[in-house]
Amino acid sequence: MKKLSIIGMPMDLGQLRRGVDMGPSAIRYAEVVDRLRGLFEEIEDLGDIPVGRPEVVIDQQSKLRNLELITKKSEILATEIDKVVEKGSFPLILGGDHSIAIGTLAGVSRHYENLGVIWYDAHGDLNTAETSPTGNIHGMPLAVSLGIGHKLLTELGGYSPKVKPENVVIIGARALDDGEKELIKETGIKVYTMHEIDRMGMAKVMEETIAYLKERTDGVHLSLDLDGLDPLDAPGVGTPVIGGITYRESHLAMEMLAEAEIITSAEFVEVNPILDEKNKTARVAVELMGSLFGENLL
Ligand code: Z70
Ligand code: MN
Ligand code: MN
Ligand code: MN
Repeated sequence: MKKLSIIGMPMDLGQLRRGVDMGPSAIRYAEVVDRLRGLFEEIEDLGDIPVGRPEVVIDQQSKLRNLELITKKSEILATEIDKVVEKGSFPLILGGDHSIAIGTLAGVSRHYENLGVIWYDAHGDLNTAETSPTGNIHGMPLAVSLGIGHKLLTELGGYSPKVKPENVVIIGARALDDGEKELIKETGIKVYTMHEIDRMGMAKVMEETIAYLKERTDGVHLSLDLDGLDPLDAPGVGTPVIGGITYRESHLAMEMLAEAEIITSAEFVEVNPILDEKNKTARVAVELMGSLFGENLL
């Protein structure tokens, strides 16, 4: 693609830790535009969607914490992304916690009949208010996008679902809640847990993923949660889970996606510079973007 549009979504309302709202700044500090400059004819940085988060709005009790605010802000994000796709530019969204994917997919998926999604994450993000152990909406965006969850979220953008379960591939899962496992069984979502990655190797996992999505989708969104990586390589995340995907496996995965030319939109989420080591996680995110957009292709 010729044109890239970067949008920051500094939203931290989907979970309890502050700091992930600074993800877009951290990623820009890691020189994302410089890194990607040679890979596109044109790059525009549209800046951040204004989110704001006064201390008082934190809703500690609800089973759907900050539901109304997340809905409102996600609508704005969806509208902006819709415009980007409309003009033929590649949308790259910088999070923000993973709840931003609700808005991202609402903006992107109306442009495809069969949008594929690669969910690169330690978690399934397949909870509902009923199954969630935390009430944190960042643990729900994939379920929401499948049309499962609170109507305010599932109907965002005026249509539901955004994605069909057979068009979803989860990669890197190692912290699935019971309700999420059940939903996976019910819906038949394709999942490569760390077990499969260890057993088959990342190359085979990506070969299968690419072949699977190529034959059934007309566009693929990459939703990359930095906690999919091992905390040794990406320590600046709110919910680190040991035993994750390595730095090298992740680059391989991104390079194979670049080669396959299937990705039509992407978001990099859960970068929390407060929890990071000298902005390492943001730098890793930017490096992975380089690989995703083909900097290592000859
Ligand atoms: C847990 C929950 C989660 C991201 C953590 C954790 C969810 N399953 N999602 N980090 N991105 O609260 O639902
Ligand atoms: Mn449109
Ligand atoms: Mn996630
Ligand atoms: Mn996660």
